[in-house]
Amino acid sequence: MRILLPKNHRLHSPEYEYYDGTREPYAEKPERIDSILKGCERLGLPVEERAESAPREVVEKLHRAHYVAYVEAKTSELKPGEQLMPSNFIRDTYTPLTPDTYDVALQSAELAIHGANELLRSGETIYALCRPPGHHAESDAMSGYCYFNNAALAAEQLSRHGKVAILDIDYHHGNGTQEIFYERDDVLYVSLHADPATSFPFISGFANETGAGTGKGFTINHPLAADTSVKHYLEVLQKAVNEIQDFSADYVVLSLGFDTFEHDPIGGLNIDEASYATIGELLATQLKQPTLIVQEGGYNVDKLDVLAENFLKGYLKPQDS
Ligand code: Q9C
Ligand code: ZN
Repeated sequence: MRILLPKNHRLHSPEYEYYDGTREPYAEKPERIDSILKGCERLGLPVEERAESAPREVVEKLHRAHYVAYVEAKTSELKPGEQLMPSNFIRDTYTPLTPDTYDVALQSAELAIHGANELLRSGETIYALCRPPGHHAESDAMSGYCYFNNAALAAEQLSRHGKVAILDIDYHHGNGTQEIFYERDDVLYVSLHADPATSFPFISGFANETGAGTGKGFTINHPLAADTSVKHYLEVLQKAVNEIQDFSADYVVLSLGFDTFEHDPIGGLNIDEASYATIGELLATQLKQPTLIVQEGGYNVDKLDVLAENFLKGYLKPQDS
């Protein structure tokens, strides 16, 4: 396994977001990646730092040109230190623009796309520490700390070479990824997430959303109650893995969020730190397809290193024995 690290992500560091009309410190902060990286380094995994940007045409394969242009234009109007909660192409009050947001988001997208290309070349598992995250970004809307959909762009690249399954285990439903592939049958989207009836993004992720047109049956949502036990979580995860096998995926993109951790300040299911090893091992044992891991959420900065380390230990275990 190799780690891809975004070089300039800390240039995107908004000060605040709004929750229920109140200004709060921005939770999606650069220290998240520092912490996750620490966990990866403790396992001695090789790290490649990158500062390339995804070409606009590549991003425009999934995002509308007018949306990309809006993000670029609004960003370029900002002075150093300023942040803007735009009034268009945005779904919530968590996704502000700063002067460097456009560039940093393009670099995050590039990291995932590069990961897809490396996966095609070598078959080796790649873990892209994308920041900002991507799974809430829709074809023409920023949302939930996300601007461009890194995992979706990687899946798009892989889909030119075979069938792709995206398994999304972030605490939140990936409304952006779902929307982007909703009418396609060559990319399966399977998500485990907190019930949108009571959790962000509220607008999607219900079990009766199963795709449309040719895409009917190729979106699968597993909303989970807040009191879901680890045992039940693992059963649902097993079910999701079976769904990916039934689809005969050639490649897997794992949207990985650590905000399912029991002490996450924003999310939080009942997943304890040791269980991330079980989750990693289950996935590595059963998903034999070449796999790209893309970082999504996870906000307990003090614990992210341990959560990532445990996940990776479990994931690498089948290889060691
Ligand atoms: N002030 C991802 O995990 N709700 N995005 C924040 C707390 C927004 C999460 C409320 C959650 C967005 C990638
Ligand atoms: Zn999340």
